[in-house]
Amino acid sequence: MFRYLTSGESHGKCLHAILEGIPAGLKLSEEEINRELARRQRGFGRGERMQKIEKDRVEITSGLRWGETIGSPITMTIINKDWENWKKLMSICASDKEMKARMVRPRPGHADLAGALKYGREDLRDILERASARETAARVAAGAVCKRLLAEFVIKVVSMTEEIGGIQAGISKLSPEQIEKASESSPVRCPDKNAGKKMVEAIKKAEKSGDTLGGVFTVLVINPPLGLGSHTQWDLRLDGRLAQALMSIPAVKGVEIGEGFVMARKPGSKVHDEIFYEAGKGYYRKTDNSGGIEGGISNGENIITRVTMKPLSSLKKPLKSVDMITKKEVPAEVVRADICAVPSAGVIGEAVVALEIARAMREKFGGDSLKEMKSNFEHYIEELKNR
Ligand code: EPS
Repeated sequence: MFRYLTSGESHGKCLHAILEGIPAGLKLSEEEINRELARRQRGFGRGERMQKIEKDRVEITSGLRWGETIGSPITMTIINKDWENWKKLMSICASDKEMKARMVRPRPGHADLAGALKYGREDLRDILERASARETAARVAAGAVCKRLLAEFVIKVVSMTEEIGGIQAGISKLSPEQIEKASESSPVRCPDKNAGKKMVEAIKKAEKSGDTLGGVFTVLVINPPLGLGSHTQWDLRLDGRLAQALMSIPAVKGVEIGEGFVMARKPGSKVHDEIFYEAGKGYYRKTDNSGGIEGGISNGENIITRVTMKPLSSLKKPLKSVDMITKKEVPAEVVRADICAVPSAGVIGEAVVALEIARAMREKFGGDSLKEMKSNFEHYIEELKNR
């Protein structure tokens, strides 16, 4: 069974991910995971913590031996360097309890209020520590393992920033390979250089005025096989699973597959991807409006997802809130935070998509060892060519 869990608070000692269901025999190193962690940390618009304090590195403590997975759960730990500054405030000991520092002015847009009321907590920190996007470092570590697995099947997951603060990139003519290359060299992970410069300026302006910015990013799966996911049950549909995974990234408010919302405004004749056949190549499409998924099943075209992220809810110039002790109107809590995290969110998007594609690949091709999984895969691909 393929499954994963993460744990850890933003300013606690460390984050963990446990990933189960990766076949034995996959070559893996901490360095490969660290590269993905570093990509998540970069991006113009991140705050002091990402730039000056953390340098995320993973320690693998199970599931790997002599550079290869052995089929058992893979445990990954990432130390929070900032923990050193929070030892007392985030201590697990009752004797360290300090009510003077507690937070009681919930930030509009954050999990603060709903979480504190739901869990019956008196300090908003009990909620915000886990609601923090810091948790996504653990998901990126788990996703990095899945990216390694997918690479064995020549499947790649890439992302780019499409929009920040209303500034849109012009990218319609780029191939997925060009998108990947251009995004990696941009400070905001935007392949359109001009738009990227304007995005950087917009972030600087937002910082000056004590505000935050959201945006849109795209995650692409390049070269997925036909047949991932299933129409037979609601929770097996690949598009549903991808949407859930992407929507679970903090601050994400919308997900679309392929042309998504634009499709609603067009007739069927202008939307659906016509079917063609070529001997040796099999069935194929000339368009990919459906984003590589039909009826909850991948159709062999690239999978395209677009994700909208709201502006972050920690504002230097706070909005109105209520003091949870006095019940009087007050400005919301002001805490150290990022101005814009859209570039990082793209990397997180890659990770959660890689996790879902890996899950679907494990369901379809099974096998306890990578060798067995590959053999099942190759046999299926061969069979498809003769259909
Ligand atoms: C975050 C607030 C900031 C971000 C953090 C997410 O942290 P701090 O409050 O410690 O300055 O830097 O993101 C990360 C630490 C990370 O690893 O992405 C929040 O409130 O969600």
